[in-house]
Amino acid sequence: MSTPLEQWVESTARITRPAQIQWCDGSEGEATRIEDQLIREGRTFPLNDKTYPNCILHRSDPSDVARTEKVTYICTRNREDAGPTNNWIAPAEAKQTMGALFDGSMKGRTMYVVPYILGPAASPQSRVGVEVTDSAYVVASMRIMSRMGKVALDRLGSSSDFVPGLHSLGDLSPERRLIAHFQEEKLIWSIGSGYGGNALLGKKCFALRIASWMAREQGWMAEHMLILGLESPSGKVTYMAAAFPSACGKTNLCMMVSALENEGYRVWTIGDDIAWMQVGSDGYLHAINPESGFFGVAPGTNEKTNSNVMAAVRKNSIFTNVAMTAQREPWWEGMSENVPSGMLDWQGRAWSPSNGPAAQPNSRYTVPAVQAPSISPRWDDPAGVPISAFIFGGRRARLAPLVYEAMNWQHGVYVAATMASETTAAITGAVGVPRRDPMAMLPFCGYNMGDYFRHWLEMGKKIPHPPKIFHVNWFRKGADGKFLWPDMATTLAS
Ligand code: SPV
Ligand code: MN
Repeated sequence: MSTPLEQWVESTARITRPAQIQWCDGSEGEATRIEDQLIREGRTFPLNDKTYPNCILHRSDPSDVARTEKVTYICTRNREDAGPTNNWIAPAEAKQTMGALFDGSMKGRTMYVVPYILGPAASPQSRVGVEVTDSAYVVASMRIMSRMGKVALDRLGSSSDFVPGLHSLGDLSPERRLIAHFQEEKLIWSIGSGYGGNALLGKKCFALRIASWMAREQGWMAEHMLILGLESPSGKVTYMAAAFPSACGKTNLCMMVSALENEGYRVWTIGDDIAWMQVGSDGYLHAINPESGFFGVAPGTNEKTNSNVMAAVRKNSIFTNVAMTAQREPWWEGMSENVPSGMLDWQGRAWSPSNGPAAQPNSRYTVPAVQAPSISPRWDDPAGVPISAFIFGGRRARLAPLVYEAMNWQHGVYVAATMASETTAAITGAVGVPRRDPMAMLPFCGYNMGDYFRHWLEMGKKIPHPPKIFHVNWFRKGADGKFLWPDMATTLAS
């Protein structure tokens, strides 16, 4: 008797027709084979073995460098359930259109089966997903970003309780790129992109779009939030979660070195992008980080903005679309004051300023969370950490004040629901245009935004000790065009 997972994999292979199927176990040997495969494919390069051991640099297709919200769909039976802020296609129509694209899309290639757990392996809050993909880059990335391989198969057993995700690079054409979420089935289909949020299906597709739907059904929360612990001189650690839109500095904030470190304040990192939260038996909202790595924006990252990540990325990391120096080290704008000579830019050309930036503005590092010197001793705690505060914020050169506190939960929901931010390079499209981005979830809420606000209000009634809610804006500029936030010019969040 085959298991539900085996049956799904077989049915997928009948459509995509790969030359072979490889079940990933997450072992070291497998990681080496995947890396060799990537290097053979010609777009991935080993970095300096002495200064960046076990690190690789990957160059994506130049048209495939950011999330593509225009072709991201929520496929609910009723259009109303997707709501006014999501693109919608009826499930049957999406399956027909995409089925034609998946038909034979893996011919002559390997289909990798990637089982993964989102969240600590032993946590009841964690969930299992399985991604089927024809991209070795996706496999290498999922190995860092999730608890991947045997550990997930062991947790799943012969159960059908997993979120299946089908991914194929297709022909990488932006015209045939589609990312669809079948919410009622809890199924993800993605074709035509190898980029992070489009292709690592455990990340935005499952951990936010599918999970937000599950969370509403089951009475918990899946949010686009970092999680950090702030230790005071007495040794007490206060945990907070903070929502900012993409590329507004979540990674740098959760790994921050406190300016008051000499006085005994210290920041501990639990997560940099996504928080899953449920009410614990102590009456506090408890957060786990569903991920196990950081997929952070490289440009602007340096010893000042994020010394913890600069230390973390010195081994076992993937660099995507950054420049490579003559010493085979990664480089990006803002990494150092001196621009090294003899670099190759993100597309592998001899770098010249006339070709634009050396590193693509949304170039990224992918690094195991445990390598961060700031990683919290509780980051893998199955019970999560109790959250005392939510912080919301965005990039607003004008208008939004530096910091204020909401009067209560309902007011906090209003503040978060009406927040806005100037767009960044993390998504395809114009940069710097202010847009409303409720809870930083506009691209990630897997259902009707009105129902989502209602869910927030309902949650407030269920949390005996709700977090305090704050709004911040460290991007505010004065009449002189300079940042008002102290020291912001040097610690500019990337
Ligand atoms: C974001 O864009 O919010 C990210 C990167 O965290 S991605 O995985 O591409 O979504
Ligand atoms: Mn994000």
